[in-house]
Amino acid sequence: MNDRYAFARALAREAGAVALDYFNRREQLVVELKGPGDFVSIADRDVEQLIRRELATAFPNDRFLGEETAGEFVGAFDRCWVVDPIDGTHNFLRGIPYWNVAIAYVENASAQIGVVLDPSHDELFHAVRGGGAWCDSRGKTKRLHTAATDTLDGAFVGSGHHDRSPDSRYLDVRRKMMAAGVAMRNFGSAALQLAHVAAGRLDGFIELDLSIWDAIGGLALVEEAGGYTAPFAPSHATDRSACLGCAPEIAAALVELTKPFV
Ligand code: LIP
Repeated sequence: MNDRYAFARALAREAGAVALDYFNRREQLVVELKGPGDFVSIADRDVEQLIRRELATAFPNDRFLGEETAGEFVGAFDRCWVVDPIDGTHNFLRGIPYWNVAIAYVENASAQIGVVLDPSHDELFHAVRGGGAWCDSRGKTKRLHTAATDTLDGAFVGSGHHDRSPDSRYLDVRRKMMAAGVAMRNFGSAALQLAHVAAGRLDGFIELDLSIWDAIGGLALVEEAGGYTAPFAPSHATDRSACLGCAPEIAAALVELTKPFV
């Protein structure tokens, strides 16, 4: 597992450099729509192909599930790399430096490794099961711990929602969080918001429909940083599922507040 862990961190840095180069030349990118509010460009595809190629060379027997080629995926989430080449694509294309490369390794549908790289801020968030969660930045490595926040009143929570279709469930959850005094933000990238929960910068993150490549690596970071995560189990590669990760002391209150959606 340690070989895979070391490889995933180095690969995230390599892929992040290619993505950052595209980000700095984003005006030249041709933007396509995969669906309502769902953007893609050659940057997403190129970065995914690089990651896939490198993993296939290093670990030829491992499976691969990537956002841009998810339709090709068959089989179980076991000995499988799960990749979002650019999470926060809308931010990326609009020049907002809140996006990341997300790489996870899954065995028996449980993430063993989670790596989230924010190239714009040189922050590599990473965790291996049982090894804690860490952030490498500017040559330093820091252990991560979720926040000690113990009440919803004044809690700082990422509240993601997609722009694909109106969904009253989101309004219901936001209304209840407002009533509980929660300060909400949607920064537009699930994996990076979960990494910030692991780092104690956010007290929680909730999104009701997320794909496995957006969430599974970030959830592993939250768990290894001592946080709570609700069960996240999409039954098929392209299914979406509700995602909740947060500081342990506010878990019960957030679970109660997000019923029956999470
Ligand atoms: C994005 C997620 C975000 C969600 C967006 C989109 P992408 O992933 O990170 O939380 O609200 O709808 O799914 O498409 O940028 O990889």
